[in-house]
Amino acid sequence: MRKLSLEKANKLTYDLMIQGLKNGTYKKIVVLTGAGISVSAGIPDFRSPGSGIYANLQKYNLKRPEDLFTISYFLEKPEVFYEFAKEFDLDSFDATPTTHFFIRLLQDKGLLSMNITQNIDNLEAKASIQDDFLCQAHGSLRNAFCAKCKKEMDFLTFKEHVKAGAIYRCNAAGCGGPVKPEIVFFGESLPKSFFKSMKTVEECDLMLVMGTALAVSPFNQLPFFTSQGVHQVLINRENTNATSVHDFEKGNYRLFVPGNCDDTIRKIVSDCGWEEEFEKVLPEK
Ligand code: CNA
Repeated sequence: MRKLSLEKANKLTYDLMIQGLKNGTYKKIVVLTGAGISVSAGIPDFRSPGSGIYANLQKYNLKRPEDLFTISYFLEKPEVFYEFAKEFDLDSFDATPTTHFFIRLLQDKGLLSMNITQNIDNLEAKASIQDDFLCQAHGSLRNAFCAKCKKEMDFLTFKEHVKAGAIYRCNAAGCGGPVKPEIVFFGESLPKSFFKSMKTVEECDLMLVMGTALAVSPFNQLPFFTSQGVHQVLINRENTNATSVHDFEKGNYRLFVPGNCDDTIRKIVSDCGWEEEFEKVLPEK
């Protein structure tokens, strides 16, 4: 009985997290993000039933939705990804005025150690999150490479080809491989910056996980690399235990805050009394 009540007393609660944010207990915050934080910007995620990208790929006749982003499939049938990319211009979206700018606020307050994101939409840059505080673990839509020989190719030419519905092919002698953006497909390695960012995970004093099913490895291993007992908070529509080994309702140092991340972040900002500072970092209306 005694052990139980002690465990209860030590359990991370929402109020404890707010206290830690307000009184400066947390000084090295690592924020892990996924497609869910960009949903309110208008970009669908992968796995949300009905609205996610995986639920809307019928016309491509794929065996598995993941094929669209799998390197072996791309090398064989690049036209499928090109067709998808033509309908999906990520340049036109803005950072969300709540969740992306909250990460920016943490940066400006000197509390952000690193935002490690699975997103490839570059909305972090649109919220002025600096490169020093950002690790795009699954790459980004900034550069283009040959999927076969890895030669760097011109990104704008890649985009023009996508727009015209034509495959851009590598111009290295004897290659001719299809060119793809520098986003990590299933079957490809993660960038070196991901492995470098592990140090910030090991040293962090709070891990905020937002808008991700934590279903993709090795990204979903990151919560295992914090120091013992470091507070971890999942802000997501669903707990991630259904799709991964993480259950944020279990364990003394883990907390699951269900719901849309923008709503939760708005509440956190208000409960911390940070509204005025937050207003200052938001883009002008
Ligand atoms: P996912 O597997 O689609 O999971 C998204 C998670 O977010 C789910 O658990 C949802 O319940 C949750 N969610 C959705 N909307 C919200 C919301 N408004 N508030 C809170 N939670 C929400 O996506 P992951 O990021 O976990 O998977 C990793 C993939 C997705 C990476 O390889 C990405 O490159 C890829 N992806 C990125 C983008 C993007 O860059 N915006 C878009 C779609 C997919």
